[in-house]
Amino acid sequence: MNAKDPKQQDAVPGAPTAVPPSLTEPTEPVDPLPPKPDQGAPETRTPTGAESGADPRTAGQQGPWLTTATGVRVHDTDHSLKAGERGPTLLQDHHLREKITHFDHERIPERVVHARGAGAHGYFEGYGTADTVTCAGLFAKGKRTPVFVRFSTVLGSRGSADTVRDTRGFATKFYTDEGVWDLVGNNIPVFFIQDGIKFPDVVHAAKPHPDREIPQAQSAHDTFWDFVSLHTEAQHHTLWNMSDRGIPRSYRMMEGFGVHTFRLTRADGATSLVKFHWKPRLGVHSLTWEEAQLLGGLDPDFHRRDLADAIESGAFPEWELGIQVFEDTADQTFDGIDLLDPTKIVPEELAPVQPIGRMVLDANPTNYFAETEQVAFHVGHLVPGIDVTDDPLMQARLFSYVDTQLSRLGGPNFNQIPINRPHAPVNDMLRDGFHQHAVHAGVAPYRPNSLDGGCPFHAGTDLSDEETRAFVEAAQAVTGHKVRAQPASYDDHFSQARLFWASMSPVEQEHIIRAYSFELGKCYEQAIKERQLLALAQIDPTLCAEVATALGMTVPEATSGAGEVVPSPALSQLTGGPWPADGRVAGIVVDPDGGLDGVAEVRTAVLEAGMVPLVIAPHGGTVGDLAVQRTFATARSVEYDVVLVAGCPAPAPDAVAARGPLDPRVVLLLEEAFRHAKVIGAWGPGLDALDAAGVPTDAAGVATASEGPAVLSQVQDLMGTHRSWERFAPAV
Ligand code: HDE
Repeated sequence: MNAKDPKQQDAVPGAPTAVPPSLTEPTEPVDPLPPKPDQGAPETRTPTGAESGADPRTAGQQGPWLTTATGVRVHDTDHSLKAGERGPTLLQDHHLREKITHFDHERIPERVVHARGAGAHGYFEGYGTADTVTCAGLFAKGKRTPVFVRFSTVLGSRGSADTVRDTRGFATKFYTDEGVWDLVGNNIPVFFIQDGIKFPDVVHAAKPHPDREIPQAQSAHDTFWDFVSLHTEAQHHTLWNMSDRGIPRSYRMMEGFGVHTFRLTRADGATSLVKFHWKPRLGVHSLTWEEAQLLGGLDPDFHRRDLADAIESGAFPEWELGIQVFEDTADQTFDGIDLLDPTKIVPEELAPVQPIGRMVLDANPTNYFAETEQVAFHVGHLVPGIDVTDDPLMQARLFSYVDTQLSRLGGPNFNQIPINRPHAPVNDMLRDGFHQHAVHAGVAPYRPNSLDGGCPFHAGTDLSDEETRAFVEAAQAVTGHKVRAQPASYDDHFSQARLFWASMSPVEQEHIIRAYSFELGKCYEQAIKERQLLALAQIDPTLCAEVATALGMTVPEATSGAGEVVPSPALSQLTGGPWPADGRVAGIVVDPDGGLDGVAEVRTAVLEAGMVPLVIAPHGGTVGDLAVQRTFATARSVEYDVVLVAGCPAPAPDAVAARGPLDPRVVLLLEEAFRHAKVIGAWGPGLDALDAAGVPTDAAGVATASEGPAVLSQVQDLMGTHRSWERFAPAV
């Protein structure tokens, strides 16, 4: 309790007094008052975060001795306290109970969607080019802002495979000087639904069936196709999923999209509408469907491993952030495209993506749970100069993220978790709650107050004053009747699906046909397949006919009034390039008995090219002076972007599957690499290996020479396009 002011005790009753200054609300901003003498916050010896000046990563790990959670040293953690060596365990064993109890509570609920993810730290650097449309300080020229990115799949549980066909999440937390900005995007620029109220429906349909909880992390099942065939607004997003975008080669090789249209505000209050795009420096590349399926078993952590390995080896993933800018007109459309409809894109040819900064990921998380699992993104985490729009999908998201995090992270204080802490000063009036880590001083967490010196004070609304400005909502006029309805423009569900299909190269179209054939081939209900074929008929007659043929079903008549669409070349992954080979993986097959000519030089050259060389030999250990990273038992073609063959290892004498002079596991490796359109290089006895595996040396993407280094320079050129699709004549 506060002591009484001694001056008040001395006052003469009834005497006229002026209002003491302390009774008026302080208006001059001051820093928070220090704790009152009787409020001295206890000093905690175990540092809990950056504000204590200690590295938060070391909290809980101090000194050499094992201790209990309360810091008491432990001399034996291997035996519980028992009544005699063979007797029952005693309840009084606090160390046993603490150890088991904490373990029992180690798991938290996984994310209801996007449960499977991988994260990385890095920085964003502004180019200064966004200054004409936003006052947000992070885009200033040369300004560096720390970031944490979490990539994810949508459908699978936390332990599911990385390479499934799915949309990928691409969420970025910018720790700006003016608070946290989260850009919570995907690798596909459109969404399944136009109104957030349908989100539980689409997720229920896409998740495993509620009776048997299968299939895991798949869209190839009846409920998913039931939903999307009944909600034709989902056809555009589904088409992207069925394209190679649904099976990225790496998180490092994905585009990212904010999906919704955002509103940017300048210091003078002028606003623009924008769409955000992340463009990977390495280009957009994908797995083949066969690779994706094999990896699901051979290396379910393929994307997570790829990201961590690349960062560890110094091949830092990099993206450029760009914006498409539109005038903020009353109807919020551009060239007839409704900018508030999240199932629509604006082709880049109509509104070019203008680069505004770049992001580099240069550090792996120290602890998966503390960082990647506990990070909490939110579309509503905005900074001055960046605002949301009335897109009804976005509006629902503004509610959902905090709501889900309240249960996922166990209470309202998750922004105090180190990975979520802003790098800007925090002075909220939020108090108490589960897992409260702050020790708030003062007595007046309310406004206005006169007791805590008036702290905290309101910031200013003048966006041009960087020192004092607050986040200010762009003032938009809103009128209308309360209705459960949507604009007529939202009824166009097919024109952009047609645009996407028409923009694909023949090989990409072929992959899409195969993807639909696989997915619908896994459905049991005839009516669902028929309905989806009707939807495909509205997109393209060839697509529909090919899928119907694969399913053995009648081709429905095209019902669309399909107008001509103007293709958008930017939608194809095969445009652009050549792309750098940084961080690509080169498998080098060697034969310990057949000479190792050129292998060491090639290995060094691969490293110098920024790629990762993995030597593959019949056994582990070393071959000559070379360390072996993969044996024929552990190697599979899917791990490599390029296969280099320096030798022709013979089958072991007892090999069951031997069909010729080459080890059958190397035959499989080469057959698969060839089938997956990968670059293959061979020299010396490696040429015999190609011959034995039936790989034609004159095929596209096959580099041969008498010596290794000469092969490598050809290989590097070929890798600029990632795959050699011209190896095969397109089927469509
Ligand atoms: Fe999300 N989404 N979402 N989403 N979303 C979540 O938030 C939601 C949508 C996206 O790595 C959840 O913390 C609704 C579009 C990413 O931690 C949840 C709607 C886009 C991530 C949620 C959408 C996204 C999430 C689950 C429709 C691309 C992973 C856990 C109205 C622009 C973030 C969580 C991470 C996660 C709700 C639609 C991207 C439940 C209601 C569109 C990348 O709050």
